[in-house]
Amino acid sequence: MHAFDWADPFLLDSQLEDEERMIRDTARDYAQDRLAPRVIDAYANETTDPEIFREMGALGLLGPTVPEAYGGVGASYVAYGLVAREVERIDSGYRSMMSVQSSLVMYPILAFGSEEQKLRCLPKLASGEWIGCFGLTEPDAGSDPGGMRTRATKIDGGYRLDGAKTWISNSPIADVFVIWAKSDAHDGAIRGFVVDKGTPGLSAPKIENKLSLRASITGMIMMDGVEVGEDALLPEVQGLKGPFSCLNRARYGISWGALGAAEFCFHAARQYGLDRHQFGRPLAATQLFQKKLADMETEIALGLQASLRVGRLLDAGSFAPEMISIVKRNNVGKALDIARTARDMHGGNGISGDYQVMRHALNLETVNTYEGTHDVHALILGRAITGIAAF
Ligand code: TGC
Ligand code: FAD
Repeated sequence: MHAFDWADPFLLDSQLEDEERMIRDTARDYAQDRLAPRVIDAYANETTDPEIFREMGALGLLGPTVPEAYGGVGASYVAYGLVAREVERIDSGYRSMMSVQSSLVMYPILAFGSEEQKLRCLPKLASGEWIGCFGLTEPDAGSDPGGMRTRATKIDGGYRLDGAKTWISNSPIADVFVIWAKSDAHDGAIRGFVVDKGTPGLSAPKIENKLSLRASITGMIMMDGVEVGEDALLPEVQGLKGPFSCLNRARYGISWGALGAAEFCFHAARQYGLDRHQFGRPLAATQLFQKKLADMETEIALGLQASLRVGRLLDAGSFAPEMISIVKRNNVGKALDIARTARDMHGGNGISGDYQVMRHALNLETVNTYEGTHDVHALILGRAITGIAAF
């Protein structure tokens, strides 16, 4: 028999490798010491501190799965998930900054880039000296990225990019833009381009007045005759499987990250229930309160085990994207329920920024929508179950 640990019910810690625990502890210490003290103000004032990229880079938290030869630390996908969990325990926006850089910018350059692109970009992205963004979504193409309008037109020595991307994390502060466009030189197939900040015709205005994910800057990408050389093209992939391969990694990381946010809310609700007395006893002494805590603990424990399993399969190279849809969809949906319930359990204090649970709930509304909405992942699974695409 083993003593039951309410904070680690299935002994997740004991299922990790030493190196994974070490990376997890580095991320946890950084998140608690450096991110937690600034998040309440950053969210209230809608400010994003670009220095966070440099800080994370110095600790090896950006692109941790990238090999050392390109500036990464060659860690496992399980370690990557553990980093996401620790960072999102503080705020989904901080995890967003980290996961876009790691999975949506560094990964496509590593997997589909030329040796020259890898050597030029990856070390600077790993150190946080450069910030990256990923442009797939457009004003008229969100869940259906195949409907994108951005075009790459062949010109002498390269390509001209025209179009608009929207809801792009990091874009207003980005140095490197991974842009997906339909290329006339490749029969209209979707191709990826690595574009540098400052290229004439490229701009990235900030989207103002977000009520969610306010500590992470979001913008558009406007391309008006942006001319790039042949060397901007990601040579090794064409078609939607390019961006979707990146999304697989990011969605997997989100499945861990959302549970970090859920754990924060669960722990906060438990402590609040122990401290707060009504009707002459702690709120935690009531059956309704305990049932809510039991539901939270159960969903978090099950979700973490599922993400660990998918991470091990990713590391073994034997995952299917549908597995990732299960954990992205379920873990984020459950985390959102948990955050909303924790907000309720805090009573009036729950709406205060100081108690932080409502910020997590508001953030998770975005997390439930981006990287494939909750319903789109249901349809991906529905297609796999029935063989019928119902999009
Ligand atoms: P479909 O016909 O299913 O597939 C087209 C081609 O892509 C391949 N493919 C995949 N490859 C790798 N991994 C996957 N997960 C893949 N899914 C599909 C597929 O094999 C096929 O290849 P080929 O060679 O036969 O051409 O494409 P569809 O157009 O029917 O897609 C439907 C659907 C719903 C699956 C897809 O469009 C979808 O996933 N929509 C959601 C869009 C989305 O997730 N956008 C995310 C934007 S980025 C973002 O939100 C970042 S926020 C990050 C942050 O701040 O943290
Ligand atoms: P829509 O696709 O218009 O969906 C609206 C609603 O309709 C949803 O409920 C959806 O589930 C439902 N729906 C859609 N199609 C169907 C269907 N066939 N059947 C049933 N229901 C359907 N994108 C990037 O490329 N890069 C980024 O860095 C990035 N960062 C983001 C950051 C933030 C803060 C946000 C909010 C979004 C970000 N996105 C990014 C965009 C995000 O991926 C999209 O918002 C998401 O894919 C959904 O697309 P949409 O907003 O156009 O919604």
